[in-house]
Amino acid sequence: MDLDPYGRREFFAGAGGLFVCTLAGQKVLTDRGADVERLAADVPVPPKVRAAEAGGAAAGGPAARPTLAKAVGARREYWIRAEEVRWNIVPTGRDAMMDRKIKAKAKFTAFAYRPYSPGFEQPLGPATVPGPLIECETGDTVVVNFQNKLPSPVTIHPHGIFYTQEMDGAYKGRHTDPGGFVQKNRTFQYVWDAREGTEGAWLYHDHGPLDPLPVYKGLFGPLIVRKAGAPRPDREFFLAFHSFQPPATDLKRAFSCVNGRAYAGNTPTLHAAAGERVAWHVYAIDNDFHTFHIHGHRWVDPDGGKVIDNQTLGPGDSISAYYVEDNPGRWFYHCHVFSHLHEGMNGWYLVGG
Ligand SMILES: [Cu+2]
Repeated sequence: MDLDPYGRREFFAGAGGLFVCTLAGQKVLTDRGADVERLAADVPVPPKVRAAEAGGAAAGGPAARPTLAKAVGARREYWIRAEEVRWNIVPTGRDAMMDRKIKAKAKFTAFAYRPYSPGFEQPLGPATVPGPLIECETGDTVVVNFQNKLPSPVTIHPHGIFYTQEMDGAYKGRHTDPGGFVQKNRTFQYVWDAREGTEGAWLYHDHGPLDPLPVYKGLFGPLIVRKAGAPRPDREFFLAFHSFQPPATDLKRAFSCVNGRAYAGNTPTLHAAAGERVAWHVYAIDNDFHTFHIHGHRWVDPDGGKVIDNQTLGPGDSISAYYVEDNPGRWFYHCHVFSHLHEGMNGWYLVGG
């Protein structure tokens, strides 16, 4: 049990523009961005990480890989690099919901998971918040070759899918495995097992020694385990509900975001047509609860059969909503926590006839 009153997982609490932010066991009181390099310099390299490096098995590699049950499905291999990216939270400079200008500065240096071709030869797209979709079917083995180019150790910690403790991607103090402390310029290979019973829409995120600062700077992404052979929906949306806070961005104000952007016209504008089978996969990844609401639509809770149109998500939760589209029009989807809604956590959903 962690007796540190401020605890490693303790969080940003805002008051009058001043933020308390506890990172790497240190309490930071700040009205500006946290210094990642300084914080990282104060974290000792855990013994197992040091031993793996000394043994030549630079974090990861076959020697560090556990034996998993033989997969019956495919091997899904990804190459993902953590890197910095100059990021604009409100690229249009406008809030299309209220039809107004957003005057506050909204650009900062984010942390992003970026997909690469095998061997990290070339990027498969720009670095974005959130990171790339990791997808597989039950029976598959997911292999993620992860390389870190950020100034602090970071990791990839998945939800939902099966993994052994070596593949947890979590910092555990002196008990940390190499996958829980991937230092700058090092690579680690995560192997996860999409066994029966792990199907669902999940998320992945950094869980390294500076947790949660790198998450708050953009290190998270969606993961889906599909039931093998199940039909795909016609439209499928993956949305992260989260926020960018001043200690992580060095900006003057907080933004409530969907997929790294704030306000309709900047957040994803989503499209569907009447008669299509639509799936929304939504996860929450900050310190608040959120509620997922779509105007003009409702869906049946897969667990209880209850009809819902507004679903609560706590931190780290993920939910899915499925329906057949039956209502053409210009709609909003948004978080129904009003302070989040009006701080940017909303977007357009456009349905054709
Ligand atoms: Cu919210």
